[in-house]
Amino acid sequence: MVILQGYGCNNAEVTNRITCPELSARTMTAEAAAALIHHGDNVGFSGFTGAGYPKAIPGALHDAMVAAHTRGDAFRIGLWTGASTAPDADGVLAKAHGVSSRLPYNSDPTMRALINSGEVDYIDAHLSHSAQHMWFGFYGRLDVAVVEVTAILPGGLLVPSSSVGNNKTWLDQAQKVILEVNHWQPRELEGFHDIYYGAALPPHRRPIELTEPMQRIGEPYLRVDPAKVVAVVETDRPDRNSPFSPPDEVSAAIADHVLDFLRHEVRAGRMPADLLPLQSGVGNVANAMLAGLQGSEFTNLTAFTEVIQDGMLDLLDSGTLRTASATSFGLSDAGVRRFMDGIASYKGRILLRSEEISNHPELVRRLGLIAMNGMIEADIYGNVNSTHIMGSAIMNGIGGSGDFARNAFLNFFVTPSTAKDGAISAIVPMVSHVDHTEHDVHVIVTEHGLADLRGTSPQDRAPRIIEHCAHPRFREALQDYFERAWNERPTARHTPHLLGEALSWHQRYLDTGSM
Ligand code: 0RQ
Repeated sequence: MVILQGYGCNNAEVTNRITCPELSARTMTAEAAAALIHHGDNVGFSGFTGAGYPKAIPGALHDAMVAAHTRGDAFRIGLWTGASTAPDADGVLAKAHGVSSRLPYNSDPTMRALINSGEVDYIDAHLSHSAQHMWFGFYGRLDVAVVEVTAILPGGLLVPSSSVGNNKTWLDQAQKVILEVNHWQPRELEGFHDIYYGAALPPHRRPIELTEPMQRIGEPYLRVDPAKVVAVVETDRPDRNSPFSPPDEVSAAIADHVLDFLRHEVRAGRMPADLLPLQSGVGNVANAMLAGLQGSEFTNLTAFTEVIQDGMLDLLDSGTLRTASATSFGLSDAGVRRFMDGIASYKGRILLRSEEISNHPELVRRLGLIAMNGMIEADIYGNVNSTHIMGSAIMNGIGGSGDFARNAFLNFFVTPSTAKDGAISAIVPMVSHVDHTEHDVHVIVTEHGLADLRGTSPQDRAPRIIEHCAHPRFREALQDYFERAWNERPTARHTPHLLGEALSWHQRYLDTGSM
């Protein structure tokens, strides 16, 4: 039985969304609430993949920052989130030049430009690490948490919204808390969450007793000490809800290769017929892989993942997927409408958890996940770069890809074989940045095929990756590199490289616009 331990609020109903009189009395405008945030504060926003981020405070903060800068005053904050937010959160704060540091993940283009220009310090962290690194004290003090919720209940209990992310940690650790109650979020979200309060610091950690993807190990509510809540703001604004493109030929081909491989694994007796719990990254290729499962012979599947995209709703609707545990939604407008229309049918089949649990290495390893994530490039020995363009510029961040890939039973890294209209090969002699080392990477997939790297040496991997994954236009040059590297130093053939040439493909692209 779950015992809910709230703090002291009375039980009188105040509005249908805020039934705690003490907190109802702290309702104010976004401008008044934003005035409680000051230059130099570290601010923990809710939000993960465009879902559940604060919708009103960022705009009000933007205006306050612009006004301060116009007066000649400094106004910049450290911005912490669950993962990516949206143009009306990251985007507006970046436009106001109001962010000095950012963690643990960003995909907003305006913020990305400031990170890459050197204006914003970016701490690109494994998402499962972000809460514990905060607890360990690596990030400094959290001054303010700004957390979107669906409702405030008596006892300082909060019905979370469309993502959980790092909210539990931000609410626990912040000196003061601002709550945004979003009337756009369906009130029926109550019961979709499982918030685990058993995490502890070493040496007091205990095993996390989760052995099935949908097992409840926590409570349906976040908790907050009402004494810390300095403002409550009501909003009625939608999540980011980005559209998905229908799978193109390239992503459909990638999805086909992944599916064929899963069939092969089932036939080989390495995988049960209903597979193992699935984790799928974000984006169109990931969505295409889910679309590939739709209509396949696989049924009764489960997901233990970060984000529930439209493709997962399709799978839940068709029964291909039995249940999905995640930390966030990442739906299109149409996906949101579908979810809202059928919300009762998803209850008990979808569970949202804190990202420290959805991405927890202990759980990923125990459940034996199949992890499918995008990448920017891989090298001929299987090292994977998921984050950097030409070695220096960040794209998004490592996100949960490392949490899942390193600990999964089976991982796939997928990409089109070329980028920028064929000017760039996604398979290179040496990656320009490493996020997933050769030791962590199992299967590399492009539209041309798939290289199974499990149980192989570097010399074995290179021909497989070149032959099966590289675009035919780049194969000969890659093979030539590998052979010359092999011949160059007969006493250094474990991972043969020509050091002066290893990154020359990237340099050539920078110099000429083509690899
Ligand atoms: O840039 O938009 O300027 O054209 O990278 O590439 O092909 O649209 O692919 O949207 O699937 O993203 C790895 C970035 C792939 C993503 C990555 C350029 C390309 C384009 C995007 P443009 P695509 P996707 C769960 C797991 C890390 C986090 C993660 C990612 C842009 O999957 O961020 O996995 N992963 N999290 O042109 C130069 C190359 C390139 C390249 C692509 N080789 N060289 N540019 N691009 N390949 C989710 C979370 O953790 C929240």
